[in-house]
Amino acid sequence: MQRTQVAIIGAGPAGLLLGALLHKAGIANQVLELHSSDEVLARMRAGILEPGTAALIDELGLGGAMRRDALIHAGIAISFGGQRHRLDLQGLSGQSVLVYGQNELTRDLMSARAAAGLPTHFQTEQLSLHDFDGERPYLRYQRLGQSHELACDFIAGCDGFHGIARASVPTRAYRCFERGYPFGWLGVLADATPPHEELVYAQHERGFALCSMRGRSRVRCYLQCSLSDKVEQWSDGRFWDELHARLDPATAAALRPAPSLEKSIMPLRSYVAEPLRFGRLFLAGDAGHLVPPTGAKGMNLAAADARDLAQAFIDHYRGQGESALARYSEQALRRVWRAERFSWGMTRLLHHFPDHNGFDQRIQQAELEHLFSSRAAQTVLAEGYVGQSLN
Ligand code: RFL
Ligand code: PHB
Repeated sequence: MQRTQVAIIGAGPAGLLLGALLHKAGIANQVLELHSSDEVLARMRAGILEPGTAALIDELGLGGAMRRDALIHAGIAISFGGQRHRLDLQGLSGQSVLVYGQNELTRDLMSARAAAGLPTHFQTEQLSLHDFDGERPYLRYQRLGQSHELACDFIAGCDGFHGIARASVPTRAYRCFERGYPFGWLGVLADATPPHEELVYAQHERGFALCSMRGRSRVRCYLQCSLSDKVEQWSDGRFWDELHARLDPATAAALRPAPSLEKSIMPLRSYVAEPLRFGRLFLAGDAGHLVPPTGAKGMNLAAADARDLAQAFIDHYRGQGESALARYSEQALRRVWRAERFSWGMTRLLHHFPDHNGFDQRIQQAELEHLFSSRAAQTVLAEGYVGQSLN
């Protein structure tokens, strides 16, 4: 049987960052990932890094490509009532965000891991977790037709919402807090010039829309869609027409349709599992919680979990015993709930809720108008968006 100190399940941002932080502190770890590295890197995911997340990457000495290629955004735009309004993140909070794809960040972390010769096992199948409620946990898995066992001190479940780590815990051992939303997001990636230099979040009676980007010549745009919609129902033409209809005229005029490179639909969900620790198993990132993407918080939460969990392991191995490990779940959950509240609030502010009546719609309108007539309200939103008030 092989042995390591921390066995990490999942090579997403949470798992790879945790691995990098532990390695820097001299703690041995192995990462086990269900998919191939190409499959992980091909997934379309997040695009916004909070400054705190970027600082963590810098601390690891891995910020080279990020600092070279990321776009610095000092503000975001919110479009409603036919006009684009600017939220001056830098002026209101003193901080900006970075536009840098999760794929790029994951690639940087994977290359650094490979260059340091750290073990990452891709395409691990039939992974199972054993004895994490005792002193000697271990993992069992298949890889390239061979069976393997990996003994460890701790298991970090960084395997996303549909992973095996949380699913291995008896349901009576934790509580879930959950909210579904009566709509999804349809996302399109295309080679086109972004219609505006900053992200445009649009509230419209036809539904929410978002124009984001990956660099200066590629757009990532989203439309609120029905949960029953299928990608095949959305031709490129229909997508761009609908996006035009939901944007303010200035943004719409600057948006040129282009063939889609990727198109996918995802449901929106808020979810928290409590606690995030079960004996020698710890959950981090989407494995323990989900937020709707409206606030751009998911990847940043995964990074903050990795930071806190790494610190708990470091304190433990430096002889500080149980207390550091015991703190992780409570500390992470406090932060997670702040991000849940923020993401839920942004979602409620900007989407069209099919079950809302005229009263609810007028309140939403009043809330948006209040936001752009109150610097205090803008400051609250800006501090949340850059992650300042959520840590
Ligand atoms: P991930 O990235 O899902 O990685 C988990 C990894 O675990 C692997 N895995 C397994 N490995 C071994 N054995 C098993 N049995 C396994 N089961 C699963 C998976 O293959 C995978 O590689 O979770 P992690 O690391 O917690 O990271 C979370 C983020 O990926 C997620 O929160 C964000 O992408 C959310 N999100 C956004 N977050 C932001 O901070 N800013 C954004 O702008 C933003 N936009 C988004 C988003 C998520 C989106 N989707 C598609 C859900 C936009 C979208 C469209
Ligand atoms: C993205 O670029 O994919 C993105 C940006 C901001 C969000 C969600 C997604 O709130």
